[in-house]
Amino acid sequence: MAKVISCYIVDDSNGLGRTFDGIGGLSGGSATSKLLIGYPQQQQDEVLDYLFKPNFAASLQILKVEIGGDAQASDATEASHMHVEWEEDYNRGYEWWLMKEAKLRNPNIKLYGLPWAFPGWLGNGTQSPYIDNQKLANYIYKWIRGAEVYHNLHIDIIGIWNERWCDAEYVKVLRKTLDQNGYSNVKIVASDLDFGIVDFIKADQEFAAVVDYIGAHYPGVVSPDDAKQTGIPLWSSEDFSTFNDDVGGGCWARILNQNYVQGLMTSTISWNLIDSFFQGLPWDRTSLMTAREPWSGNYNVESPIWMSAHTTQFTEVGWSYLPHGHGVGMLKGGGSYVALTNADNTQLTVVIETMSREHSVCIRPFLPVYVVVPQNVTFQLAGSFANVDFLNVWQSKLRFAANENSVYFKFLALAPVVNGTISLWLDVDEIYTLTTVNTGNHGKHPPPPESAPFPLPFEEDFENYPLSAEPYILAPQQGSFDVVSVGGQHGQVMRQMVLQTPIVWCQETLYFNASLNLLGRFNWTDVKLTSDVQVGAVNGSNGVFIGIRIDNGGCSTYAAKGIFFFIVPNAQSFKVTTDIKGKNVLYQGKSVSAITSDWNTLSLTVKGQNAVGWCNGVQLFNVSVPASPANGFVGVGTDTYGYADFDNLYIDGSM
Ligand code: 147
Repeated sequence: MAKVISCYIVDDSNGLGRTFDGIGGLSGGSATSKLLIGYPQQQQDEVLDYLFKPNFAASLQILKVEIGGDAQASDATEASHMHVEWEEDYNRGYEWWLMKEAKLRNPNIKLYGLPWAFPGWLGNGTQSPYIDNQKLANYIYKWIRGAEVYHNLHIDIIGIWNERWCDAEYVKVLRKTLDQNGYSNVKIVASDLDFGIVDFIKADQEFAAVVDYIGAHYPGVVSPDDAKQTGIPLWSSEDFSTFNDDVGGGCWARILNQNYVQGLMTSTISWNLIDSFFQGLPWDRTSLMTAREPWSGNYNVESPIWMSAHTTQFTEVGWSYLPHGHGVGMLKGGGSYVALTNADNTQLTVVIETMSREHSVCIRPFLPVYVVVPQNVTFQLAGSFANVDFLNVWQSKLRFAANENSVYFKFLALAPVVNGTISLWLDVDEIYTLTTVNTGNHGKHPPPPESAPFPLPFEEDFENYPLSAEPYILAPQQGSFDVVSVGGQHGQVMRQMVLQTPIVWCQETLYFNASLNLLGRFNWTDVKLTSDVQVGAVNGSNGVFIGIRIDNGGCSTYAAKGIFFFIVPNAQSFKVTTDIKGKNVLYQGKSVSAITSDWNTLSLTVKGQNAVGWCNGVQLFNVSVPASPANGFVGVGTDTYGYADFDNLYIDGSM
């Protein structure tokens, strides 16, 4: 293969390119960082350092979070701050906590909130949140104010409705509502779907005036000309979603550069920030790193963390890219480079990537064929950078042969710039940063504890949670579950809070107006599960269930199979079914005196092809069950929306 030798000018004499808005990660859309809050303190702090601490690892510049809508949107539901219209609560879920931890490490990190779904009352019986634009604007404004009042968090950026219809009239009402309430500095992103929004921006000046950033998802590094011509900054406001091995790292490195080189996008945000959800749920490890064992403290820092560092450790939000052809462009031998500088043009950072197509494919969209070859590159520094003497050189090298190890974010040298030029030999699948910034650091914590399976027996009585918390170790697939106090011998319990169908993000979930909260290991086969259960006296669910070998979560929770033991306390009836919808009945009973209208203790043992169930110590059934599904999570839930309480969960695997 012929060697390619090329020279590239880095020069600010003709002005600058667009303002750099930062690299970020997304918690939510949905529940992707669910298990992190339950980690042991030491490992939790370490993981948060890898994500957010400046000059340590990923050093993220933006944290985007879901504004919980009580509905499923990928990996579990996230709690709304207003389950019902007549209440507000800012202690639910874990996004407040995560934002505070991020700010603690980096006070300059930008916070961005976006809803995927909404509690049903906002739709007034419909699936549209735009029935009453003022009501919706108030709901979002309350979330922003709640962040400030209860958590001392300033929200910088707000979105509309993830990947769904963006109503221009609503966006105008939102802007006005925020302005009137002292939040004129909160910026608006539209539409968190694609560049189709540009047509609406072009057609409506008032709308154009209230859109601060045009956010497209998975743009495949390109944006249309008319988007660029609006002059409104363009963002890839959700991107990546690729398995976090080294190909995932290659994807992330390539799009971080090329989203600007080709698409003029000045921010890229990873879906998602961290895989902190049970293995077996959808979207396994499509995350910057992995931490899903709160019981062991084990976690994995993956290659996308170090790919981020190449940009984030040597730039700040508010820096500028250099113009195309003067520090930004594609390399002749394949790959790309971007140069950025600070406000007074005294610092220079150049990020270069040579990711091959094979080793940088992202989940979507289709990546056109291209070729990268080893190449020699020379950068000629001019303008404000003509007198730069030395550049710090940082390298990552992704290797894919079985006997080779990748190199992640390694300091190579303080290299001299001779006569304003610096030359590098670039191999394929490498990333380099050349920078005047001296603070780069490959941060390192001691190795985490070994990976271990979910420990049994498991007991949870919810007494040690703060009120309103969502229990850390359960992942609600439908419905939303808060810790509440009922007093008496039950003290604190876990209550299902959703009373009506939410405005959903996963359309499929409309087939299943009921709740499920799961936990454990997807490969569990023979298990005993016990829970105290009670339906609410007012606005209660019809019935409750406990289940074993639950084989589905995420948007397809409605299709879950397993062994489910339902009771309807007020009818003193029960059934055991092989589906979460309760249609495929193996056995049932009516007018069972063991079932009370108050608290009941349900137990279900599934072993081999046999299931036995008890209520308050009385055996109600002993039936054969199908061989499939042979394994799955355990869970509790309700057969309709409505209040129901759960207490004293107990799981035993020694049967
Ligand atoms: C995105 C969602 O916004 C995320 O919550 C998460 O589900 C993510 C998983 O990759 O996907 O939604 C998309 C779903 C489909 C496409 C794009 C985004 N698509 O087919 O282009």
